Amino acid sequence: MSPREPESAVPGRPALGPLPDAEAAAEWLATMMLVRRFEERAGESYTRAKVGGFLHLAIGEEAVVVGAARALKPTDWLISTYRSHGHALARGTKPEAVMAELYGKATGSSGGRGGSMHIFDLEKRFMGGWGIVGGNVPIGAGFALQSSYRGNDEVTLCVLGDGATNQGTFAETLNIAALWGLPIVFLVVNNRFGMGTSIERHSAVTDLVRKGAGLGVDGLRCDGMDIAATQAAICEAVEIARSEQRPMLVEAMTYRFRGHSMADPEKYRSKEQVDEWKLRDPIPAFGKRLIEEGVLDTAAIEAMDTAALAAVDAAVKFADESPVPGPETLQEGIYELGGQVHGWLSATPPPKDSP
Ligand SMILES: Cc1ncc(C[n+]2csc(CCOP(=O)(O)OP(=O)(O)O)c2C)c(N)n1
Ligand SMILES: [Mg+2]
Repeated sequence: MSPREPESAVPGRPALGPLPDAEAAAEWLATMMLVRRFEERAGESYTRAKVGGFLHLAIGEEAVVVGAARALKPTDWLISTYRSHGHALARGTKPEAVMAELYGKATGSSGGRGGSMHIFDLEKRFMGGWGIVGGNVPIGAGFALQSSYRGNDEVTLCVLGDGATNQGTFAETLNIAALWGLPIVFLVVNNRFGMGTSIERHSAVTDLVRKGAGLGVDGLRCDGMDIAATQAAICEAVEIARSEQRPMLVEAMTYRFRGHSMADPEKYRSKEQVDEWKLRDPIPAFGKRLIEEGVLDTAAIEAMDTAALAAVDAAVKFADESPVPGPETLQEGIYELGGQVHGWLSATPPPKDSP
């Protein structure tokens, strides 16, 4: 597939999505720039051993990340994968709290216990941050079930990768969501790879809208390198899920410019392919469009980048200077079933007379 002519274009949908008002368009661009600068710095911090565990960057996918968040109301729910720093930032979690989480610090959004894969912010209704491929899909349906049960108008947006559509959870969840009429949108971020395996080699059905349709869930496809097209497609799906109380699927065609994680030598794809996709980098593409349409000028975009860099500098300083969680907090946040779990597995000493 040529990245310049995305096969993602939905028949009848214009090549570029509709622009919102000038203020919103500028905010979308500024947020994509913040996400990009944040992740570049997170990658640097990882190589300097400031960040432990895994680190998955979504560099190249910012139009899908920010487009998704901007298709939701504050009362809607968002649940994502391990590639989710940008989702938290776009939903409004402070860069300081996200960076401190990567640094394993007590001031992080999960108290430093989750790390990169487990960013979480209940206040912003960003429900994580999940490391198990496809594991977040039934959990997302659970959020939608509670909305349906309470009879409110909330929608859940559940982000998953192309690779995750091969998990049993995908089929099981879409089936039950269709049967029960759950208000959920499954956003399949099709970056064409599951780790080092291309979609043609990991999925017998590469048309992921069709894969959802086979399970009773209607879908749309969008150009995930264009934030306006992505936001419009997700808005359309969210509106159907909200008003008709049924699940929808959106397949966003995109590409990650970096490796799967920081430990990926990228032997499975050519530099030429990566370079060709970089020509469609969603950030300069949207910036150019906003200049052409008279929404912003070059100086305004440069100022946005300076502000993004300053925000990331402040986040790194905050994370660096924050304390690690103290040993006295070791037993906090542990889920245990009262006295049913005994011995060293339990955070509570067993009763004296227990076996
Ligand atoms: C159940 C499970 N199996 C395997 C893994 C290892 N793993 C982590 S990411 C990944 C690839 C997933 O690809 P995709 O769903 O396309 O998401 P992407 O990484 O491209 O965003 C795999 C196999 C895992 N985390 N969980
Ligand atoms: Mg993928």
